[in-house]
Amino acid sequence: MSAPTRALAFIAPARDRVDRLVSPVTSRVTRWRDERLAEPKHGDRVAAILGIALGACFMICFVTGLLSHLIQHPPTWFTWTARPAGLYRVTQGLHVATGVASIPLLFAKLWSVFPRLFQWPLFKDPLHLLERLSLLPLVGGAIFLVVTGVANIELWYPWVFFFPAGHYAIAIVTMGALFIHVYAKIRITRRVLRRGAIEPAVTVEPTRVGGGRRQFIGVAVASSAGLVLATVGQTISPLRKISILAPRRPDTGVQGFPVNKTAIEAGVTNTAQDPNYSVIVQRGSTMLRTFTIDEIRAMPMRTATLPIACVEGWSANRVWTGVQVRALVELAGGGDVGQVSVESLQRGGRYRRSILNRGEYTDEDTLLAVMVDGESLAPDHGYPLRLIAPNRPGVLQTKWVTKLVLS
Ligand SMILES: Nc1nc2c(c(=O)[nH]1)N[C@H]1C(S)=C(S)[C@@H](COP(=O)(O)O)O[C@H]1N2
Ligand SMILES: [Mo]
Repeated sequence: MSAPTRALAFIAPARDRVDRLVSPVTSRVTRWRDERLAEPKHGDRVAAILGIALGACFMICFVTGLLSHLIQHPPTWFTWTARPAGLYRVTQGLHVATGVASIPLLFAKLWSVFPRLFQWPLFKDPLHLLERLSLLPLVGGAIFLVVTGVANIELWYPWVFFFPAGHYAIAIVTMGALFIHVYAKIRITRRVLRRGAIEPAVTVEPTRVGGGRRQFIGVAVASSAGLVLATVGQTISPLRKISILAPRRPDTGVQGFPVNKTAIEAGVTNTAQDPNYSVIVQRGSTMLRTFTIDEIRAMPMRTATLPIACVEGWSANRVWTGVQVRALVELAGGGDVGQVSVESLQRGGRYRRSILNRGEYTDEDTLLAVMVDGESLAPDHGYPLRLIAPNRPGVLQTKWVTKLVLS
Protein backbone atom coordinates (compact mmCIF):
# COMPACT_ATOMS: atom_id res chain seq x y z
CA MET A 1 0.00 0.00 0.00
CA SER A 2 1.36 3.44 -0.92
CA ALA A 3 1.64 6.14 1.73
CA PRO A 4 -1.29 8.22 0.41
CA THR A 5 -3.51 5.11 0.24
CA ARG A 6 -2.61 4.19 3.80
CA ALA A 7 -3.29 7.76 4.91
CA LEU A 8 -6.62 7.69 3.14
CA ALA A 9 -7.63 4.42 4.83
CA PHE A 10 -6.95 6.22 8.09
CA ILE A 11 -8.93 9.41 7.43
CA ALA A 12 -11.68 8.15 5.11
CA PRO A 13 -14.07 7.04 7.90
CA ALA A 14 -14.00 10.50 9.46
CA ARG A 15 -14.55 12.11 6.09
CA ASP A 16 -17.49 9.82 5.32
CA ARG A 17 -19.04 10.59 8.70
CA VAL A 18 -18.90 14.33 7.91
CA ASP A 19 -20.35 13.69 4.47
CA ARG A 20 -23.26 11.69 5.94
CA LEU A 21 -23.88 14.37 8.54
CA VAL A 22 -24.23 17.12 5.94
CA SER A 23 -26.03 15.04 3.31
CA PRO A 24 -29.51 16.58 3.86
CA VAL A 25 -28.14 19.95 2.80
CA THR A 26 -25.63 18.71 0.29
CA SER A 27 -28.16 17.40 -2.19
CA ARG A 28 -29.74 20.85 -2.53
CA VAL A 29 -26.38 22.55 -2.65
CA THR A 30 -25.22 20.08 -5.29
CA ARG A 31 -28.15 20.99 -7.48
CA TRP A 32 -27.44 24.71 -7.08
CA ARG A 33 -23.75 24.10 -7.80
CA ASP A 34 -24.38 22.04 -10.93
CA GLU A 35 -26.71 24.71 -12.30
CA ARG A 36 -24.02 27.31 -11.73
CA LEU A 37 -21.29 25.16 -13.24
CA ALA A 38 -23.39 24.71 -16.35
CA GLU A 39 -23.08 28.42 -17.02
CA PRO A 40 -20.07 29.31 -19.19
CA LYS A 41 -18.90 32.00 -16.76
CA HIS A 42 -18.49 29.35 -14.08
CA GLY A 43 -16.88 26.93 -16.53
CA ASP A 44 -13.42 25.45 -16.82
CA ARG A 45 -12.28 27.82 -19.56
CA VAL A 46 -13.02 30.93 -17.54
CA ALA A 47 -11.24 29.40 -14.55
CA ALA A 48 -8.25 28.53 -16.74
CA ILE A 49 -7.96 31.84 -18.58
CA LEU A 50 -8.46 34.03 -15.51
CA GLY A 51 -6.12 31.71 -13.63
CA ILE A 52 -3.36 32.24 -16.17
CA ALA A 53 -3.82 36.03 -16.22
CA LEU A 54 -3.86 36.15 -12.44
CA GLY A 55 -0.93 33.76 -12.13
CA ALA A 56 1.14 35.95 -14.48
CA CYS A 57 0.32 39.10 -12.47
CA PHE A 58 1.14 37.35 -9.20
CA MET A 59 4.42 36.00 -10.53
CA ILE A 60 5.64 39.42 -11.72
CA CYS A 61 4.37 41.03 -8.54
CA PHE A 62 6.13 38.42 -6.41
CA VAL A 63 9.49 38.56 -8.18
CA THR A 64 9.60 42.37 -8.18
CA GLY A 65 8.44 42.45 -4.55
CA LEU A 66 11.11 39.94 -3.54
CA LEU A 67 13.71 42.09 -5.28
CA SER A 68 12.55 45.21 -3.46
CA HIS A 69 12.72 43.31 -0.19
CA LEU A 70 16.26 42.10 -0.91
CA ILE A 71 17.41 45.61 -1.80
CA GLN A 72 16.02 47.02 1.45
CA HIS A 73 17.14 44.17 3.69
CA PRO A 74 20.16 42.71 1.86
CA PRO A 75 21.34 39.30 3.06
CA THR A 76 25.12 38.67 2.81
CA TRP A 77 24.83 36.92 -0.57
CA PHE A 78 22.96 39.80 -2.19
CA THR A 79 24.56 42.95 -3.61
CA TRP A 80 22.44 45.54 -5.40
CA THR A 81 24.03 47.67 -8.09
CA ALA A 82 23.77 51.37 -8.87
CA ARG A 83 23.20 50.75 -12.56
CA PRO A 84 21.08 50.94 -14.64
CA ALA A 85 19.95 54.05 -12.79
CA GLY A 86 16.24 53.65 -13.52
CA LEU A 87 15.88 49.89 -13.00
CA TYR A 88 14.24 50.02 -9.56
CA ARG A 89 11.80 52.54 -10.88
CA VAL A 90 10.66 49.99 -13.47
CA THR A 91 10.60 46.96 -11.15
CA GLN A 92 8.71 48.74 -8.39
CA GLY A 93 6.36 50.39 -10.90
CA LEU A 94 5.64 46.87 -12.19
CA HIS A 95 5.15 45.57 -8.67
CA VAL A 96 2.41 48.07 -7.91
CA ALA A 97 0.87 47.91 -11.41
CA THR A 98 0.60 44.10 -11.43
CA GLY A 99 -0.76 44.19 -7.87
CA VAL A 100 -3.44 46.66 -8.96
CA ALA A 101 -4.15 44.63 -12.12
CA SER A 102 -4.74 41.50 -10.08
CA ILE A 103 -7.60 43.00 -8.02
CA PRO A 104 -10.44 42.71 -10.60
CA LEU A 105 -8.99 39.46 -11.92
CA LEU A 106 -8.91 38.00 -8.42
CA PHE A 107 -12.52 38.87 -7.65
CA ALA A 108 -13.71 37.63 -11.05
CA LYS A 109 -11.85 34.38 -10.59
CA LEU A 110 -13.17 33.82 -7.06
CA TRP A 111 -16.71 34.56 -8.17
CA SER A 112 -16.36 32.25 -11.15
CA VAL A 113 -14.98 29.24 -9.25
CA PHE A 114 -16.92 29.70 -6.00
CA PRO A 115 -19.50 26.93 -6.74
CA ARG A 116 -16.64 24.44 -7.04
CA LEU A 117 -15.94 24.74 -3.33
CA PHE A 118 -18.97 22.55 -2.71
CA GLN A 119 -17.77 19.06 -3.49
CA TRP A 120 -18.68 15.68 -2.06
CA PRO A 121 -17.00 13.66 -0.87
CA LEU A 122 -15.03 16.52 0.70
CA PHE A 123 -11.88 15.12 -0.86
CA LYS A 124 -10.95 12.08 -2.92
CA ASP A 125 -7.50 11.34 -1.52
CA PRO A 126 -4.85 12.98 0.68
CA LEU A 127 -3.33 14.90 -2.22
CA HIS A 128 -6.74 16.24 -3.13
CA LEU A 129 -7.24 17.20 0.52
CA LEU A 130 -3.90 19.07 0.49
CA GLU A 131 -4.91 20.86 -2.70
CA ARG A 132 -8.25 21.90 -1.19
CA LEU A 133 -6.68 23.00 2.09
CA SER A 134 -4.13 25.05 0.18
CA LEU A 135 -7.01 27.18 -1.09
CA LEU A 136 -7.25 28.73 2.36
CA PRO A 137 -3.75 30.30 2.37
CA LEU A 138 -4.07 30.95 -1.38
CA VAL A 139 -7.31 32.92 -1.24
CA GLY A 140 -6.76 34.37 2.22
CA GLY A 141 -3.19 35.34 1.38
CA ALA A 142 -4.08 36.88 -1.98
CA ILE A 143 -6.82 39.01 -0.40
CA PHE A 144 -4.48 40.02 2.43
CA LEU A 145 -1.78 41.04 -0.05
CA VAL A 146 -4.00 43.23 -2.23
CA VAL A 147 -5.73 44.83 0.76
CA THR A 148 -2.49 45.69 2.60
CA GLY A 149 -0.80 46.67 -0.67
CA VAL A 150 -3.58 49.09 -1.61
CA ALA A 151 -3.64 50.53 1.92
CA ASN A 152 0.11 51.04 1.67
CA ILE A 153 0.05 52.93 -1.62
CA GLU A 154 -2.78 55.01 -0.13
CA LEU A 155 -0.43 55.72 2.82
CA TRP A 156 -2.88 54.19 5.26
CA TYR A 157 -1.33 52.01 7.95
CA PRO A 158 -4.06 50.71 10.22
CA TRP A 159 -2.03 47.54 10.97
CA VAL A 160 -0.40 46.52 14.17
CA PHE A 161 2.40 44.77 12.26
CA PHE A 162 5.27 46.30 10.30
CA PHE A 163 3.92 46.43 6.74
CA PRO A 164 6.96 45.19 4.74
CA ALA A 165 7.55 42.23 7.08
CA GLY A 166 3.88 41.18 7.12
CA HIS A 167 3.39 41.68 3.37
CA TYR A 168 6.57 39.72 2.66
CA ALA A 169 5.79 36.78 4.98
CA ILE A 170 2.26 36.36 3.63
CA ALA A 171 3.57 36.62 0.05
CA ILE A 172 5.85 33.62 0.67
CA VAL A 173 2.95 31.57 2.08
CA THR A 174 0.60 32.62 -0.74
CA MET A 175 3.11 31.76 -3.45
CA GLY A 176 3.70 28.35 -1.85
CA ALA A 177 -0.04 27.72 -1.98
CA LEU A 178 -0.14 29.01 -5.57
CA PHE A 179 2.52 26.50 -6.51
CA ILE A 180 0.41 23.64 -5.16
CA HIS A 181 -2.63 25.06 -6.95
CA VAL A 182 -0.88 25.35 -10.31
CA TYR A 183 0.53 21.86 -9.95
CA ALA A 184 -2.94 20.51 -9.22
CA LYS A 185 -4.64 22.38 -12.05
CA ILE A 186 -2.08 22.34 -14.83
CA ARG A 187 -3.49 19.26 -16.58
CA ILE A 188 -7.08 20.41 -16.69
CA THR A 189 -5.93 23.88 -17.75
CA ARG A 190 -3.96 22.45 -20.66
CA ARG A 191 -6.87 20.25 -21.62
CA VAL A 192 -9.55 22.95 -21.71
CA LEU A 193 -7.30 25.38 -23.53
CA ARG A 194 -6.35 22.82 -26.16
CA ARG A 195 -9.93 21.75 -26.70
CA GLY A 196 -10.95 25.33 -27.40
CA ALA A 197 -14.63 24.47 -27.30
CA ILE A 198 -17.10 26.02 -24.88
CA GLU A 199 -17.95 23.09 -22.73
CA PRO A 200 -19.62 23.43 -19.39
CA ALA A 201 -17.83 21.83 -16.46
CA VAL A 202 -20.83 19.65 -15.66
CA THR A 203 -23.38 18.51 -18.18
CA VAL A 204 -26.82 19.12 -16.77
CA GLU A 205 -29.80 20.82 -18.26
CA PRO A 206 -29.20 24.46 -17.31
CA THR A 207 -32.20 26.15 -15.73
CA ARG A 208 -30.75 29.58 -16.29
CA VAL A 209 -27.87 30.36 -18.56
CA GLY A 210 -26.17 33.61 -17.60
CA GLY A 211 -24.02 35.96 -19.68
CA GLY A 212 -21.40 34.55 -22.01
CA ARG A 213 -17.91 33.47 -21.21
CA ARG A 214 -16.29 36.00 -23.51
CA GLN A 215 -18.16 38.94 -22.02
CA PHE A 216 -17.29 37.82 -18.52
CA ILE A 217 -13.58 37.52 -19.24
CA GLY A 218 -13.77 40.74 -21.24
CA VAL A 219 -15.24 42.69 -18.33
CA ALA A 220 -12.67 41.28 -15.91
CA VAL A 221 -9.71 42.05 -18.16
CA ALA A 222 -11.03 45.50 -19.11
CA SER A 223 -11.57 46.40 -15.43
CA SER A 224 -8.06 45.28 -14.69
CA ALA A 225 -6.57 47.30 -17.56
CA GLY A 226 -8.73 50.31 -16.63
CA LEU A 227 -7.59 50.22 -13.03
CA VAL A 228 -3.95 50.05 -14.11
CA LEU A 229 -4.41 53.02 -16.46
CA ALA A 230 -6.12 54.94 -13.67
CA THR A 231 -3.09 54.54 -11.39
CA VAL A 232 0.05 53.94 -13.45
CA GLY A 233 0.41 57.68 -14.20
CA GLN A 234 2.00 57.92 -10.77
CA THR A 235 5.15 56.59 -12.40
CA ILE A 236 4.59 56.93 -16.18
CA SER A 237 4.44 60.70 -16.31
CA PRO A 238 2.69 61.14 -19.71
CA LEU A 239 -0.27 59.16 -18.32
CA ARG A 240 -0.59 61.28 -15.17
CA LYS A 241 -3.61 63.21 -16.49
CA ILE A 242 -5.74 60.10 -16.92
CA SER A 243 -4.56 58.46 -13.72
CA ILE A 244 -7.42 59.78 -11.63
CA LEU A 245 -7.06 57.08 -9.00
CA ALA A 246 -3.29 57.43 -8.56
CA PRO A 247 -2.63 58.17 -4.90
CA ARG A 248 0.35 60.36 -5.87
CA ARG A 249 1.14 62.12 -9.09
CA PRO A 250 4.76 62.75 -10.07
CA ASP A 251 4.10 66.45 -10.76
CA THR A 252 2.33 67.42 -7.53
CA GLY A 253 3.90 68.57 -4.29
CA VAL A 254 6.53 70.97 -3.04
CA GLN A 255 8.89 71.88 -5.94
CA GLY A 256 6.68 69.87 -8.28
CA PHE A 257 7.05 66.36 -6.90
CA PRO A 258 5.65 64.38 -3.96
CA VAL A 259 7.00 64.53 -0.43
CA ASN A 260 7.16 61.39 1.58
CA LYS A 261 7.95 62.67 5.06
CA THR A 262 7.76 66.41 5.71
CA ALA A 263 10.32 68.34 7.75
CA ILE A 264 7.67 68.89 10.42
CA GLU A 265 6.84 65.18 10.63
CA ALA A 266 10.55 64.39 10.89
CA GLY A 267 10.96 67.01 13.62
CA VAL A 268 13.83 68.80 11.84
CA THR A 269 12.28 72.22 11.08
CA ASN A 270 14.70 74.08 13.36
CA THR A 271 17.80 71.88 13.26
CA ALA A 272 17.85 71.79 9.44
CA GLN A 273 17.89 75.62 9.31
CA ASP A 274 20.84 75.96 11.71
CA PRO A 275 23.57 78.12 10.04
CA ASN A 276 26.15 75.90 11.77
CA TYR A 277 24.75 72.81 10.04
CA SER A 278 27.55 70.35 9.41
CA VAL A 279 28.26 66.88 8.16
CA ILE A 280 30.44 64.58 10.23
CA VAL A 281 32.44 61.84 8.53
CA GLN A 282 33.59 59.11 10.87
CA ARG A 283 35.07 55.65 10.62
CA GLY A 284 33.25 53.53 13.14
CA SER A 285 33.18 55.83 16.15
CA THR A 286 36.42 57.65 15.20
CA MET A 287 35.78 61.13 13.88
CA LEU A 288 37.62 61.82 10.61
CA ARG A 289 36.42 65.25 9.58
CA THR A 290 33.57 67.73 9.89
CA PHE A 291 32.38 69.70 6.87
CA THR A 292 30.32 72.81 7.47
CA ILE A 293 27.44 73.31 5.07
CA ASP A 294 29.28 76.30 3.57
CA GLU A 295 32.36 74.17 2.88
CA ILE A 296 30.16 71.64 1.15
CA ARG A 297 28.46 74.36 -0.93
CA ALA A 298 31.90 75.56 -2.05
CA MET A 299 32.98 72.12 -3.28
CA PRO A 300 32.89 71.06 -6.96
CA MET A 301 29.30 70.22 -7.85
CA ARG A 302 27.94 67.51 -10.06
CA THR A 303 24.54 67.50 -11.74
CA ALA A 304 22.65 64.31 -12.58
CA THR A 305 19.13 63.41 -13.65
CA LEU A 306 17.91 60.67 -11.33
CA PRO A 307 14.53 59.34 -10.27
CA ILE A 308 13.06 59.24 -6.81
CA ALA A 309 11.28 55.89 -6.95
CA CYS A 310 9.14 55.33 -3.89
CA VAL A 311 8.34 51.81 -2.75
CA GLU A 312 4.70 52.88 -2.89
CA GLY A 313 4.96 52.99 -6.68
CA TRP A 314 5.18 56.69 -7.52
CA SER A 315 8.34 57.93 -9.15
CA ALA A 316 9.66 61.15 -10.67
CA ASN A 317 12.80 62.06 -12.57
CA ARG A 318 14.50 65.22 -11.31
CA VAL A 319 17.74 67.08 -11.94
CA TRP A 320 19.89 67.03 -8.82
CA THR A 321 23.02 69.02 -8.02
CA GLY A 322 25.35 68.16 -5.20
CA VAL A 323 28.69 66.82 -4.05
CA GLN A 324 29.77 63.28 -4.77
CA VAL A 325 29.71 61.01 -1.72
CA ARG A 326 32.98 59.44 -2.89
CA ALA A 327 34.62 62.89 -3.00
CA LEU A 328 33.59 63.60 0.60
CA VAL A 329 34.88 60.21 1.74
CA GLU A 330 38.19 60.84 -0.02
CA LEU A 331 38.57 64.36 1.39
CA ALA A 332 37.90 63.01 4.86
CA GLY A 333 40.71 60.47 4.35
CA GLY A 334 38.32 57.53 4.49
CA GLY A 335 40.82 55.02 3.07
CA ASP A 336 39.49 51.60 2.14
CA VAL A 337 35.75 51.75 2.65
CA GLY A 338 33.39 48.76 2.42
CA GLN A 339 30.17 50.65 3.02
CA VAL A 340 28.85 54.04 4.03
CA SER A 341 26.01 54.55 6.46
CA VAL A 342 24.18 57.78 5.62
CA GLU A 343 22.44 59.29 8.63
CA SER A 344 19.82 61.99 9.06
CA LEU A 345 19.17 64.77 11.53
CA GLN A 346 15.84 63.06 12.11
CA ARG A 347 16.03 61.45 15.55
CA GLY A 348 13.69 58.48 15.30
CA GLY A 349 11.98 56.68 12.48
CA ARG A 350 12.95 53.69 10.42
CA TYR A 351 14.17 55.70 7.47
CA ARG A 352 16.59 58.06 9.21
CA ARG A 353 19.53 55.99 7.97
CA SER A 354 20.50 54.03 4.86
CA ILE A 355 23.50 52.04 3.73
CA LEU A 356 25.47 52.53 0.50
CA ASN A 357 27.51 49.50 -0.49
CA ARG A 358 30.86 49.94 -2.20
CA GLY A 359 29.46 49.93 -5.73
CA GLU A 360 26.81 52.44 -4.74
CA TYR A 361 28.90 54.97 -2.85
CA THR A 362 31.66 54.98 -5.50
CA ASP A 363 29.17 55.69 -8.32
CA GLU A 364 29.84 59.08 -9.90
CA ASP A 365 26.17 60.09 -9.52
CA THR A 366 25.78 59.16 -5.87
CA LEU A 367 25.35 62.64 -4.44
CA LEU A 368 24.59 64.61 -1.35
CA ALA A 369 22.35 67.06 -3.16
CA VAL A 370 21.87 70.71 -2.27
CA MET A 371 19.67 71.57 -5.25
CA VAL A 372 16.85 70.07 -7.27
CA ASP A 373 15.88 71.40 -10.70
CA GLY A 374 18.22 74.35 -10.18
CA GLU A 375 16.63 75.48 -6.87
CA SER A 376 17.86 75.05 -3.34
CA LEU A 377 16.11 72.01 -1.79
CA ALA A 378 12.85 72.78 0.01
CA PRO A 379 12.83 71.81 3.71
CA ASP A 380 10.47 68.92 2.92
CA HIS A 381 12.84 67.54 0.29
CA GLY A 382 15.77 67.43 2.69
CA TYR A 383 17.24 70.95 2.98
CA PRO A 384 20.09 71.57 3.30
CA LEU A 385 21.48 68.19 2.15
CA ARG A 386 19.98 64.90 1.03
CA LEU A 387 21.19 61.68 -0.45
CA ILE A 388 20.24 60.93 -4.05
CA ALA A 389 21.75 57.90 -5.75
CA PRO A 390 21.00 55.90 -8.91
CA ASN A 391 18.76 52.82 -8.87
CA ARG A 392 17.63 53.09 -5.28
CA PRO A 393 14.28 52.73 -3.51
CA GLY A 394 12.97 56.08 -2.26
CA VAL A 395 13.11 54.93 1.36
CA LEU A 396 16.89 54.75 1.01
CA GLN A 397 17.25 58.31 -0.34
CA THR A 398 17.90 59.75 3.11
CA LYS A 399 16.94 63.40 3.67
CA TRP A 400 18.58 65.97 6.02
CA VAL A 401 21.93 64.13 5.95
CA THR A 402 24.28 65.07 8.77
CA LYS A 403 26.60 62.12 9.23
CA LEU A 404 28.48 59.52 7.15
CA VAL A 405 29.78 56.51 9.00
CA LEU A 406 32.37 54.47 7.09
CA SER A 407 33.11 50.83 7.75
N1 LIG B 1 15.33 61.16 6.92
C1 LIG B 1 14.40 60.62 6.13
N2 LIG B 1 14.64 60.52 4.80
C2 LIG B 1 13.71 59.98 3.97
C3 LIG B 1 12.48 59.49 4.47
C4 LIG B 1 12.24 59.59 5.86
O1 LIG B 1 11.20 59.18 6.39
N3 LIG B 1 13.22 60.16 6.66
N4 LIG B 1 11.54 58.95 3.59
C5 LIG B 1 12.08 58.39 2.34
C6 LIG B 1 11.07 58.02 1.37
S1 LIG B 1 10.05 56.74 1.78
C7 LIG B 1 11.01 58.56 0.10
S2 LIG B 1 9.99 57.96 -1.08
C8 LIG B 1 11.86 59.71 -0.25
C9 LIG B 1 11.01 60.76 -0.88
O2 LIG B 1 11.74 61.92 -1.06
P1 LIG B 1 10.97 63.30 -1.23
O3 LIG B 1 10.08 63.43 0.00
O4 LIG B 1 12.00 64.35 -1.34
O5 LIG B 1 10.15 63.16 -2.47
O6 LIG B 1 12.52 60.24 0.88
C10 LIG B 1 13.14 59.27 1.69
N5 LIG B 1 13.98 59.91 2.64
MO1 LIG C 1 8.94 56.08 -0.12
